[in-house]
Parts: sequence; structure tokens; C-alpha cells
Amino acid sequence: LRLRAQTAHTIGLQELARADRPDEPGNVLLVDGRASSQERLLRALKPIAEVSVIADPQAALFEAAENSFDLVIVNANFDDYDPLRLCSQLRSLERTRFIPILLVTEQGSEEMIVRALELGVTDYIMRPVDPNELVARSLTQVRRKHCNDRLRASVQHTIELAITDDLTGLHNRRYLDGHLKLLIDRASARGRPLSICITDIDRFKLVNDTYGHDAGDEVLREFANRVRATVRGADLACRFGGEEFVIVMPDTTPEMAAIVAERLRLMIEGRAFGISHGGTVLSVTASLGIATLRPQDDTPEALLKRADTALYQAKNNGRNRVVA
Ligand code: GH3
Ligand code: MG
Ligand code: MG
Ligand code: MG
Repeated sequence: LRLRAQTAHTIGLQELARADRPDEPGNVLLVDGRASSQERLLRALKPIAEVSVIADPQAALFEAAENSFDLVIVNANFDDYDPLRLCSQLRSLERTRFIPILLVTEQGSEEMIVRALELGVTDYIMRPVDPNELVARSLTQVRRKHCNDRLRASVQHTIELAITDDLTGLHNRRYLDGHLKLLIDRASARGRPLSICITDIDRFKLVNDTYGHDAGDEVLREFANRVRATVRGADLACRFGGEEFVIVMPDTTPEMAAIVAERLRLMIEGRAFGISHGGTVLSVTASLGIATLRPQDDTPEALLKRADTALYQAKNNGRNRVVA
């Protein structure tokens, strides 16, 4: 429910629905096999859109995937080429599947129109093309595309907010909870090792008590930067809570995990942390616990628990160390 409220807030529904939003010019790809009709359609569309014209349907697919069009108009007039093939390819490519398609077709081609609509063509228009109708249908699709783009971007943004830790920009615990299971299942299915590392800053309360909470936040951000700098692209780094961080390392044996953890430990210990207030620098250390997936019988909770037990050991053995 909270997520839903947040969604409505972030998207700004009033903003999306605003009727007085001026039309942004559309970016239209016109795919038309004949020079004469190209010219006629282009003349009609020019006042309302940036139009790229292309005669070859396969080249058009490439063009559409490489650029960001708001509408593809397919004039079904190719020699020896089924225009619906292009439409279907446009619908299946990740990069083009959200672009509306307007099909220009012959009177009496109902069968083709039905097939076109079935495979996701957005709208159609009959020849001979009335320029005003073409403009009206194109504008409608371009507006809808712009609106959908904004909506998708907002949803994407909201999702990112929901899975990101505000303070450090790392993933948050909510994301880890959802994702660790997936990574474990994948590793189990492929018989690959997977290791995790939990790290907790040593005596962090003292940092807050001595320098203040804002200074503590600065240390957390810098700590997160060093975590980020330590992990590989395939690793998942997240802020687990307060001053605890978790790194999930796919394809990583216990030996490799120990090396990564030790490297991180040195990255923390090896260079002082600066605090903007008063130019203070302070030494920070962290304790780290690692655990490796036991094939078949590990849940995210069990794996985290083992790493946490190792971390507890590291604290008990004097802090600033790695325990497996
Ligand atoms: P230990 O070595 O045993 O881990 O000692 P510690 O002081 O780090 O452990 P403890 O769990 O007692 O304290 C953690 C502190 O982290 C307490 C809390 O105020 C602080 N903390 C948690 N979240 C934040 C945060 O977002 N910002 C700041 N500045 N401090 C935080
Ligand atoms: Mg802690
Ligand atoms: Mg603690
Ligand atoms: Mg701590």
C-alpha cells in the first residue's frame, strides 16, 4: 500500500493528465516502398513531425531499433515483402516494442487489418490517404507515446527509489530480500558457487557520539563508495541496515570471497575517512563475515545467518578482521 501511494505521488497523475501540455513534435519513421506516395505522405506529415523516410523494410527495422521514434508508419506497398513481417518484428524487439505502428493499407484488405491488429499494430488508415486523417491519427499516436514514455519513466524511477538506499545509493535491503533468492536459485541450478559477505563498521556508535550524526552519515557514504569500488559488476552490494553492508558474489568460491573481503577490509583500514566539518580525518575499521552457498539446502536466511555468525566471531575475536 505504501508503495502504491508512493507511485501515485511520484508519477504526479495530474501532471500526466494535464490537457494544456503543448504538443512536443513527434519523431516519425515513414516506411514506404514507392517514391510517389513517400512524397505525398511526407508533405502531409511535415508540419507536425520530424519525419525520416525509408523504402526498405529491413533497413527500417534497423533504423527503428537505433533511434527513438514516436511512431512508425508502414505503407503496405512493397514488392515481394509482407508488411506485417516488419510490424511483427517491430513488436518483438525490445528496443522497438513500445513504438506505435500506423499501417497504411488498401480498401478491402480487412483480413490483413485483422491480422495486423492481432499482432499489435496500433492503428490503420485506408488509401487513398486523406492528409487530415493521416495527421489526426499520427498526432494521436505521438501524444499517446509521449504520455506512455513519461509514465514508464516515472514507474522506473519509483522502482529505483524503492530498491535504493537513500543515503549511499547502494541497493537496499528490500532489493536484497527479493534478489538473493534468485541468485541462489540460479547458482544452485548451474552448480556454481556463490558467496556472501556481511560487513559491519567497528565501534560506529563512537563516530556518531564523537563527531555527530552527520559525520557518521559521511562515513557511511564513503564506506559505501569503497564497497562499490571493491566489487565486480556481477556482485550485488547493498546496505543491509544501519552500518551493515552485504555483498553477494555469484561464481565466487570461499577462497575468492576471503580475498575480496580482505581487500575490502584493507580498503577501509588503509586510508583515513575525511569529514567535511573541521577537516577532521578519522580511522575506520570494519569486521567481515563470509559464507558460501551449500548446494541444495540453503535459503537466503540460512546463508545470511551463517555469514552473520562469522561476523559475530570477527567482532569477538577483536574486530577489524575477516572470518569465514
Ligand atoms: P560494533 O563494533 O560492535 O559493531 O559497535 P558499533 O558501535 O558499530 O555497534 P552498534 O550496533 O552499537 O552501533 C551502531 C550504530 O550505528 C548505532 C547507530 O546510531 C548508528 N547508525 C545506524 N544507522 C545510522 C545512520 O544512518 N547514520 C548514522 N550516522 N548512524 C547510524
Ligand atoms: Mg551493526
Ligand atoms: Mg552492532
Ligand atoms: Mg558496528
